Amino acid sequence: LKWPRAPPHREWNGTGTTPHFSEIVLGRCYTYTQVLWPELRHKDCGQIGKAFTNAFLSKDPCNSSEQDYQLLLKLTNQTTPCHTSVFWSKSNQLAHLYTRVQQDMFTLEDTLMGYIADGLNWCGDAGSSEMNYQSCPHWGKDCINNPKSVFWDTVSKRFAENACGVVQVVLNGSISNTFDKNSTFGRVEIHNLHPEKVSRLQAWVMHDIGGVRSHSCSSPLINDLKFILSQRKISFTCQDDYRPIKFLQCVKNPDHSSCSSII
Ligand code: N1C
Repeated sequence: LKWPRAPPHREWNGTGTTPHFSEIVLGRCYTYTQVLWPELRHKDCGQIGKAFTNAFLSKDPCNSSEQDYQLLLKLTNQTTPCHTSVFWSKSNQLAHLYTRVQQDMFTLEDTLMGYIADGLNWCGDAGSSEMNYQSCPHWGKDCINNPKSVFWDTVSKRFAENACGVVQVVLNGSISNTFDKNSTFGRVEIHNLHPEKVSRLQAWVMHDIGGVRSHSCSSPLINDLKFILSQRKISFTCQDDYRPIKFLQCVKNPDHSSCSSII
């Protein structure tokens, strides 16, 4: 009965809950609502933090559902003006640099809910009231209905449902899946835009500086996106290497030939 205790085995293949998860959530909520967007100062961050953890604590992390996040969604509801939504796919950093400069535009991470959760990991366990800081289910290796994947699908759906006017998407033209039907953008967001509110989707296909041009607006892959939207009665326009975003890329590569002669 004095055998050395076995090391805690990693139950799942994904990264565990981010250390200090609850404190980070609370801190980000207060930063967003008290410092960045004081028009949201009435939001109850204590309640929001509790609703977030209650969405997954003491639950099977492979059986997470949209329902689990309903209270959290209700507490973090937020309206952004028409013509300000920016979607992205495989262009995380660039899209956020763009809205950082263009302060009146919003990616999901520029809204309260996305701001709070960005970059964090979380999961619980059915047999415990604690968070699992050791490991969390991996989408591909363990299960798709894990708390983090279900969360992003759920909040991405709401973000798309709330969009109105002309909406934008930043796409990565330097990879093979510039438009990916299985990405959150291709699988969730485009199917949840409301045609009676969204007049047009404007795509910006951006190519890395010195990178390959795998796809551009004239690629069949982009036509697939256009076709899906036409079926949904939403018009579509596309532009390669939109100048305001190209300038952001050029800040990091000022000496590249493509940056001294942007048409
Ligand atoms: O699958 P993606 O891109 O197409 O998802 C991006 C798309 C954006 O328009 C966002 O509105 O979906 C929304 N979204 C996020 O805002 C987000 N922040 C962080 C989706 N996923 C998000 N994440 C994490 O990045 C999450 O873990 C998810 O699995 C990835 C998706 O990134 P992607 O494949 O580049």
